[in-house]
Amino acid sequence: MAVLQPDQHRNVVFVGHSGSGKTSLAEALLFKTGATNRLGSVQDGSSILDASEEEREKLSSLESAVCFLKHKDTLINLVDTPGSADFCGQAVAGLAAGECAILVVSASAGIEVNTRKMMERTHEYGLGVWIVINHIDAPNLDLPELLSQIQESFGAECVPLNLPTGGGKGVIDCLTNESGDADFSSVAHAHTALVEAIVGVDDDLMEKYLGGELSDEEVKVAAAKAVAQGVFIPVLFTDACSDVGITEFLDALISCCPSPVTGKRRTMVEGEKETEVEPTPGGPFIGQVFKISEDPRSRIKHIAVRVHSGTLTSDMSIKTVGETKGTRPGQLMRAFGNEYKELDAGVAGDIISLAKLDYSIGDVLSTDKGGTIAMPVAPKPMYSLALESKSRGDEDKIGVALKRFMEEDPCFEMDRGAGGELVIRGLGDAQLRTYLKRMAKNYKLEVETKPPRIPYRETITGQARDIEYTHKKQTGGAGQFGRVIINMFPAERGEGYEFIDKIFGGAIDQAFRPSVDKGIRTQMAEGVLAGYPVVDVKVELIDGKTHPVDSKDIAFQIAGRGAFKDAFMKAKPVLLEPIVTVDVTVPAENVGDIQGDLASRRGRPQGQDMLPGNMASIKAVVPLAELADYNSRISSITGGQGSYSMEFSHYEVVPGNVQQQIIDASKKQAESAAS
Ligand SMILES: Nc1nc2c(ncn2[C@@H]2O[C@H](COP(=O)(O)OP(=O)(O)O)[C@@H](O)[C@H]2O)c(=O)[nH]1
Ligand SMILES: [Mg+2]
Repeated sequence: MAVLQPDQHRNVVFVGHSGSGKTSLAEALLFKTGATNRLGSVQDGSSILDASEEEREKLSSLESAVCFLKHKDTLINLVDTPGSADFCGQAVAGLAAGECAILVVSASAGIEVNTRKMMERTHEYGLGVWIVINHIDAPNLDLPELLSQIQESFGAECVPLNLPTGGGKGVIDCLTNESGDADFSSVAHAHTALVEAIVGVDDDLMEKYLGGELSDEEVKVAAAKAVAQGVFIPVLFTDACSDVGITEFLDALISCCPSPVTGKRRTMVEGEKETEVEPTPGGPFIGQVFKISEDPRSRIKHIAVRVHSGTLTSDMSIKTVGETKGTRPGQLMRAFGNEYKELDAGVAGDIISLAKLDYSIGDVLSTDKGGTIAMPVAPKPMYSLALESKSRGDEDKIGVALKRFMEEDPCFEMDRGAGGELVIRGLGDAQLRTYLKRMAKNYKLEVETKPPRIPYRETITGQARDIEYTHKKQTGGAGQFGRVIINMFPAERGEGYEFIDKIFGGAIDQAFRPSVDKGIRTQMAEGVLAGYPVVDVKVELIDGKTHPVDSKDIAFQIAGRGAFKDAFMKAKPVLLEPIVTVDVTVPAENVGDIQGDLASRRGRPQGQDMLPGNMASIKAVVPLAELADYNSRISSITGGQGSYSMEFSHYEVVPGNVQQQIIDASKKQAESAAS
C-alpha cells in the first residue's frame, strides 16, 4: 500500500456499554470492505477482535484490539474496546489513538451506565463523537423514544445522520436527501436539523445559511469539522449482524469523521513549553503509546502507537523525553487483531505497532527532543484485594506476573498495603478475578485472597506530661543506660510528628538527643494501640540523665521508645480511620435503598442530583472500612445499573465500640502470627 497522507486516515475508537455491539459492528465493517473474508462473530468465537481464549470463553471483549480497513482510498484504523466498567482502563487509553469516538448504544438496552461514563470521558479528552444505535432489527423497540433520550442526555447536537427505513431493513441518509421515507421522524426534518447543527461550526457558514446562500457541498465539507468541535454529534443506525447501515457507516467515516488534519490536535509539553503537534509527515517523529499487549503464543510484547507527526522507519532512533539513549524501533507493523502485517513507514495520522520495546502506555516516543502528551483520564482503581501466595517462595514470581497486567491495564495497580500485605487494586471484582485466573493459568501461580487491611492510624486526643522512662542494663558485659523525660501533645490533623528539644543544660548529652528522636520514630511506625502508624503528635524532650560510660545511642533509642509508649497510652489514644467520598450513580428508583444502605455503613449524605435518563447521583462520606463489599451491593440493589467512584477524603476518629473491635482483631492477629 502506498504511503498515505494524514488526511487519508481516520482513527475511530469504539466505546460504549458491554453488549451494545461494538465488536460486531467493527467486524461488519471489516467484512464489508473485504478486510476479512467472513463475518467474524463474537457469538461463535470467530471474531478477530475478541480473539483471546478468555474473550472467546466470556463472549465479550476484555482487551482493546486494533485493526484496519481501506475504504475509498482512505485507511481506517479501528480500535475496539471493552465495554465492561471493570475493563474500561484500556478503553480510556484507547481514546488516545483517535480523532473520533464511536459511542455504540444497543437499540433495546438504550443508554446504559457505561454509555454515559464513556461519553463523559470522551468529552473530557476532547474527541469528536458519533452515536450509533445498533441492533435495530431487535423486536419491540421504541427508537423515537431512545433518540429523544439521547438528545436529552447528550444534547441537541445529537442529530440523526440517517434514519431507519423499510421496517429497520435499511437506513436513509438525511444529509444528502432532503426528503424520503423513514420509519419514524422525517427525513426533511432531520436534514434541516443536520444543516443547522453543522453551520454552528463557524460564523461565516451561519451567515451564508441565514442568507440562503449555502451550498450542499459547503455543508458536507464542514461536517467533520463540526464533529471535531463538538457542535455536531451524528446519530447513525445499524444492525451489525444483518448488514443494515454498514455501507452508510463506511461512507460517513469518509465524509463526517474528523481526520488527523481536521480533528483534535495533541499538545506536547516540554518543561514550560507547550506546542500543538502538527500532523506533518515531514516533521520530527512524535507518537504516543496507547496499548500494550503480549502475543499469547510467542509471548512477544507489542506496543500500539498513534503517530502524531513525522514518518517513522525502522532505521531511525526513538526515545522518550526521559531517555538519553535512543532505540531502533525495529520492524514496523500494522495490527490486525492478533495478527501483525509488516509496514514500511509509520506516517503522521496512522497507528502502528512495534515489538519487543520496553515502553509504557502514555509514553511519547520521538526522534527529536520529545515531551509529554496528556492521556485521557482513567478512573482511579479503588476496589482492592490482599493476596497471599499458596506456596511459599512464589512472591517474586507473583510480582512479575502482576506487573505485566499492570502494564497492559491503566486501571490495575499493586503495592504493599498496611502491614506489608501485597494488595492489588482495580475497578471491580470481575477484573481482579480475571487477572488472578490468568495468573493461575499462564504462570501457574495460585493465591488466596482476602479483604485488605484498612490503613488505620493511631493518634492522641489528650496530653501527657513529665513521662519518665529509664532503660538500664548494667549487669555483666558492656552496660546500657539512658533516661528520658518527655511531654506529649496532640498536633493538628495532617501535621505529622514534631520533636522539640527542650533540655536546658546537659542532662542528656547533645549526641544522644537524636537517638531519642530516632527511637520515637521507630515506635511511631510500629504503633502502640493496635499496630498502626502513629500520626500527629508533638514530643518535647525536657529532661533525662546520661551515664558517663554506659550511655550510648541504642540505650537512648530504647528509652525514647519506652517513654513514647507510656506517654501515648496516657494521652487518650484513639484510632483514626480513612474516610472516603463516594459518588453513586443509580436509577432514580433505587435512591431510597442506596441511601438506607449507606446509612447502615456509617455514611453521611452530602447531596443528591437528578441526572437525565431517570438516573440520580448521590454523594456521601463513608468510612473506607465499611465499603469492602460495596461493589457487589450496588450491583445487586440496581440490577447492574449502578456504579460508584470514591476518593480519599480525610482521617477521622473511629467510634469507641468499633475501635475496641479493631484493637481486639489486631491482638488476635499478632498472637496467631507469633504462635
Ligand atoms: N442480531 C444482532 N445481534 C447483535 C448485533 N450487534 C451485536 N449483536 C450480538 O450481541 C452480542 C454482543 O455483541 P458484541 O459485539 O460482543 O458487543 P460489545 O460488547 O459491544 O463488543 C453478541 O452476541 C452479538 O452477536 C446486531 O446488530 N444484531
Ligand atoms: Mg466487544
